[in-house]
Amino acid sequence: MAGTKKLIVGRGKPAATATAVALFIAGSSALAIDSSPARAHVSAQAYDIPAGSVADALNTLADESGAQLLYDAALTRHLKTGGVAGKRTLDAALHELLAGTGLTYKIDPGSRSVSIILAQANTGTRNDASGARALPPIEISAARRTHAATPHPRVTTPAPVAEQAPPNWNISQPAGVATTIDNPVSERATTNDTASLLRDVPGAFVYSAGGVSSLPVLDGLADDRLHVTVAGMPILSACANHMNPPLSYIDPSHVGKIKVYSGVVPVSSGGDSIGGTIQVDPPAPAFASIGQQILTKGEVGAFYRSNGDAYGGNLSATAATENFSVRYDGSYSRSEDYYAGGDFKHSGPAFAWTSNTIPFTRFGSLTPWLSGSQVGSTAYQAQNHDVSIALRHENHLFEFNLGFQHIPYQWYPNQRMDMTENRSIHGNIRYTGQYDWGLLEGQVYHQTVRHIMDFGEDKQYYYGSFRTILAPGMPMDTKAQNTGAKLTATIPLLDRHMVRVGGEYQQYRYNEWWPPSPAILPPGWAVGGMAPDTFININNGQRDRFDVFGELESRWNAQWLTQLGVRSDTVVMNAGPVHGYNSYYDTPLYPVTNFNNSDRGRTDQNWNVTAQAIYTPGVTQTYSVGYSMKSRSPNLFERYTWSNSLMAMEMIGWFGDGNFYIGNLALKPEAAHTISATADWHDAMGEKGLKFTPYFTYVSNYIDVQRCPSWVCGTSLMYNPYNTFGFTALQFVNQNARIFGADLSGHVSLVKDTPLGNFTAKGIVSYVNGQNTITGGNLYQMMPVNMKLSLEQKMGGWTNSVEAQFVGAKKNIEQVRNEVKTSAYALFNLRSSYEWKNVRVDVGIENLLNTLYYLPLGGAYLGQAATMSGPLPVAPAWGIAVPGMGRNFYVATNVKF
Ligand SMILES: [Cu+2]
Repeated sequence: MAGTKKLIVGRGKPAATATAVALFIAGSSALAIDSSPARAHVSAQAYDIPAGSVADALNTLADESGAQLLYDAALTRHLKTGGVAGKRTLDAALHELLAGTGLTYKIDPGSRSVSIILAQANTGTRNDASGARALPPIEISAARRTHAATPHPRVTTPAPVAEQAPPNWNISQPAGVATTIDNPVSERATTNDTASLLRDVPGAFVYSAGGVSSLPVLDGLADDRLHVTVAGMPILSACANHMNPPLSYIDPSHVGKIKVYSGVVPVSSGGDSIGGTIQVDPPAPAFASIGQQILTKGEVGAFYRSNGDAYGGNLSATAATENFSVRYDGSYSRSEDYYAGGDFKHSGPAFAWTSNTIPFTRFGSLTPWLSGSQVGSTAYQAQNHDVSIALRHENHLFEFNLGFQHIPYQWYPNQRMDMTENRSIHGNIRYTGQYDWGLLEGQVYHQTVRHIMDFGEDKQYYYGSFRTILAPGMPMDTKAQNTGAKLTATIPLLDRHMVRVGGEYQQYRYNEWWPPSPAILPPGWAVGGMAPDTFININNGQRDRFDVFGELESRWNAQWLTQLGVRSDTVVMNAGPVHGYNSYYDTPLYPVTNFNNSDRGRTDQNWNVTAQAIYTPGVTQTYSVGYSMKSRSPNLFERYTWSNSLMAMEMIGWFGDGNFYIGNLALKPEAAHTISATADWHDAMGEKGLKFTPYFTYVSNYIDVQRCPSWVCGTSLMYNPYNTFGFTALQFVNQNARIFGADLSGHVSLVKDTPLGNFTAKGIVSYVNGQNTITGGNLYQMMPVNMKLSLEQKMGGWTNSVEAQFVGAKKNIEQVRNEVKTSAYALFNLRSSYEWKNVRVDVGIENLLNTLYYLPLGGAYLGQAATMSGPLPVAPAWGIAVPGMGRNFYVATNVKF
């Protein structure tokens, strides 16, 4: 739910009895109310607000102060206040009135209004977005609502307010420790990879992959272990290398809001995962305000980034009446290979010229020459288009959107294959309705993905020779169909409880086939290494999910909130019989006939339980503690990839480590038990805050890997049970694991109102430690201890910041995968943005000192050479990590119209 939902409590005259009628913006029955706002300055005045319901008290406050208050009526429904008596500034009066309610407030000088918001929602927000601002001497006006109007779901206030709206509480958004990123406009100036918008979320990092397809990590759990939705749709990677993960289907310019629950996740927001939840939503639909004939607005943007010569643009346009809204969003981006801060290899042709090699790429051009600092296979091009229609009638809102993506190429520096085509089309219908009994939300979606892999321009394309069989590349095709429905009802009960019940169905179908190469064998040959048949990797894969959940959220008093939830996920999986390129793939050792004869149908009954308590003793502190059990069934690749051929195993594995993977039919679901606590201290004005979240997770049946046993993979080149170097053959296996760590984040306003503006310092420190408790080894891709500091200056339309990032050495590598160590590094970035009316410009320099560093979660460098050659000398050398980007100048601009 990306709703910016507000109820204007109304307007009137100071010290007058309440006169105005509630302005229920959404409904067609809404009454336009406007009176010339009476002036009341923020000097102290006498208040006499009796103890009692917060709603009544706010009405009195609005009357007495003349302030225009904006809030969601559901927010105050059951809350009590101790009242305010005596001479106070408005600021102090609000502070006192809301003390202990879990609510806080935010002054919007632009619209001269005061927003009442949930303190918890606020504590979770990004440091730079959190908290209220100092109370400026605003003109204020007042009134009150007359009846307990229920808030319209996702009401969008008139445009000027909506643009600056705080993340409001929404009864469909369960409580929990969450981080919200609204309108990530400054982040998107630097990236086209939506996962990397999470960079300022404590505990969040990315596994590097293609330029627009990183995989998110949250507190040590990554990718499929997280529940990731885009506009409410859970998307599975339709690729054995996870080249098209959920967040690759939305361009950063189309992101309106990101909500991240880490650790203990409300069951209504989770499912089919053992880690956190990441919800990415496009902007909420905009409607014309009352009396406005037609609302038309839009935004156009463009960017350039020097490193990799990346450029692109985005366009959005909305036309809307009061009840109907149509919007288009489009984006285009492309980049060449990027460069590291120094040489990390010798310069030379991307792949070898030998007497046996054809030195031409898939495009027929000569092997490109890569400099020592050029990171091979990092180029990409992507475009996304989306048309959305929203319709509202009284208390009902329908949204429909049709999205299309085309990625003609995206190369991968840490995969043996590249994406040579990704096309996706999806339709998504969402309904939100407010009824007397509560809120009903429904969704139906479908997505079809066609994905093709082969070798991009920096990887050897031709294998074999003219004298024998010449194989032009190795096409790998996939098709996925993802269809689902969700229904959630939120029912307020007995004044203090909120019951959420719901169900979710997902039908997922997946086929993966590798056409023969060459397509037709030369005369005299009956069998080739990758011919004459099509290799069937996953045949009619099925991974269907039927979930039901119930959640009870109880606001016992102003201080205590508890949440209990149970969720049942039933996962039904199956896959049809398979075969290789030819009969040699039916090895006597691990015969395909065994796979085909075995019972491959699996039904997993998975349970999820969440119990958490949130204690808010006052506006300046919130404490929460929770336990959750979460379960995830294996994905199709973990269960059903079947071939022990080295070449086939090379092409499977979404870890970016260059190793060779085979599935395991015996895998069971993994189940995580997590205990997490959060302490959040902040001042009422949001000028300083500190948030600390330690966590501990024990995962039983953790799906890890073991060195492929000889009875599965044989004892050839890849039988490598002990080596601590080199790429190696691995099989998925259930083991146990534990992860602990902590995230600390804080911000403090250093000085204000100086001739140079306001200065704020921010910081994030993260530590995570993961261990396989069966083997005693480390878990894969655990981010080393790291710290981020920034100093931000705001002056007029300018926001300038200096960022420093310090990352420790990665010494605790996972030995089973022969993970590569990376050394410690420090990076410095300068960022600047200027906003002037409808125009925004972002400029900056990333990696100011052009430091050569290696990405701790970047995997192994496979960006060039003969990546299909396994352990042979022409293959990529083992032991080089993927380096991060060297110095990069960027500029981006956005114009709203
Ligand atoms: Cu792929």
